[in-house]
Amino acid sequence: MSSRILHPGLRGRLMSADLAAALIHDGDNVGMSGFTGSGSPKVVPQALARRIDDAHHRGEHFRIGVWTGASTSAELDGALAKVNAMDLRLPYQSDPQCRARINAGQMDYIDVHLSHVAQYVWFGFFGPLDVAVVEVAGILEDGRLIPSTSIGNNKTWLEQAGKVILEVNSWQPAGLEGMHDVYYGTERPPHRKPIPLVHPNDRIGEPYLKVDLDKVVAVVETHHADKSAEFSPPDATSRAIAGHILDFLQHEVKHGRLPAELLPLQSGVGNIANAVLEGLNNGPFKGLTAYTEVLQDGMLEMLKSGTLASASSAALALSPAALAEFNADLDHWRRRVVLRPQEISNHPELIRRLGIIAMNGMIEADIYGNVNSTHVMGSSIMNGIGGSGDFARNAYLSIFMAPSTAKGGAISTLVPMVSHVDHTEHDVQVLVTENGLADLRGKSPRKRAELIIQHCAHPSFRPELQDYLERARAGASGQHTPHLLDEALSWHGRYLKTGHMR
Ligand code: 0RQ
Repeated sequence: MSSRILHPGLRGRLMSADLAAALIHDGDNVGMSGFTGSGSPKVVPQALARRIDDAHHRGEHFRIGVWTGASTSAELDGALAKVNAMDLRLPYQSDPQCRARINAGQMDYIDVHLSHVAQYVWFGFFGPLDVAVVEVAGILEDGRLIPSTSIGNNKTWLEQAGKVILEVNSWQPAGLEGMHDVYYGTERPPHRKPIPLVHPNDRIGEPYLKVDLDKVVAVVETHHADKSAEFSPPDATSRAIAGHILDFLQHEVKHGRLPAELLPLQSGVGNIANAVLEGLNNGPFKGLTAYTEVLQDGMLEMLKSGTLASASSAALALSPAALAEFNADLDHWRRRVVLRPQEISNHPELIRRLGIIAMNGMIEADIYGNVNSTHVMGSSIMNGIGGSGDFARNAYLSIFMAPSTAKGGAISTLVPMVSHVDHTEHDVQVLVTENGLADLRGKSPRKRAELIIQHCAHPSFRPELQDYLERARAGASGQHTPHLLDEALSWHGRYLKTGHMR
């Protein structure tokens, strides 16, 4: 028996993953831990997938709602999606099988801003939460829980669920204890008070999660690694994007619009975001801070070099090699890294107060600066909005970036009109591709269109975008945001018919 379970009563509730999964029933809403590949339960979801698959083979109805922090791993989303176990999934996901089920119309998906999830559960907007399945790194003698490599929505799941199943994962290093800051001061309106966080690395809560011990129906021991993604080494495109952002930030410092140590950084998921962090690490900046939701490899490198003095996040999102390096020196990192619930890491009040520089990926943007982060050709979900909206709308500077083409040059990521809007032109200040950067601050829609076409569009699509803009200026019904409505989405339609936007 693991020395990680110090509470005698909870030790008495140890059981197998299969027995724990048997406590989850058809129609249940289940809140699972997990944020990126970090901290999701490893064995109960797989046991549950087997149980549901068996039920389906017997012709029984058995599907559940799955609420998480953000994306999880193949052991959770992948295993459950494979056997069509999920009736509903929320919020962010990125598993290929999960995505396929959603896009085939076989599973409902609600794409919620990450900071909204916990409060919507508290408000009762999603109905009751029946079960929580939460990975922890250990249980103290008094029953408090040592969180794992992500906190996500775990505080809310533990508080709101009728029944709690704990996975105690001894693979997670014991040294994670003390790295977390769980704030217990959030109330429902009209009783809310200011959240007392004024510096990115402030600690305003406690290092442990609390749970009503009477609700814990099962404790399951595991020894399984987090399944985090590998990053591709930055290519010429992502390096060029990083270079434009670096030049821009230096320009802003020079003109007194940013301090020399910048403002706290938020950086989204993916290879481009990681390349931007690498660019920053090779740049002139020192003593920066991060207030973000995923701590990727690039950020660890920045912490190692001193470019970054501290980082606040909702989760670690490190590749296996970077995670091994991080785990080898937790005493060092505990002073520089703090992990928080996502309702705090992504809280609009704090993002606005701290003055975050938000840098997120996008699928496409239109000539007026509306951004689509989530949908391919208007109808198919890619991942979800994640935290990008929490940060973009409330940031000091809101930057969106992408290569100027996708699918081998067949798609222009700059289009006349986006096929789906996640971030409106009002929330987007800077657009960046490998071709350049468009600073949209203080610009009218007509000026924005010129800048975006000139600076961001790929040369092979630029003349067509320019032609569209000119004809829209000549023929639109209004001249504030000129569009030709019969043509605005024709680029997407053409791609679907011919495999090319041109
Ligand atoms: O698909 O792999 O099938 O070729 O989209 O594109 O270029 O690899 O970019 O990994 O940085 O992801 C917006 C999805 C970008 C991500 C998005 C296709 C492209 C490829 C991925 P393939 P890339 P990235 C904090 C912040 C929302 C959440 C967020 C994202 C795939 O950044 O999910 O920001 N953002 N959270 O081929 C059709 C286009 C396309 C396109 C790219 N215009 N049309 N397909 N693709 N552009 C983190 C959290 O919230 C947890």
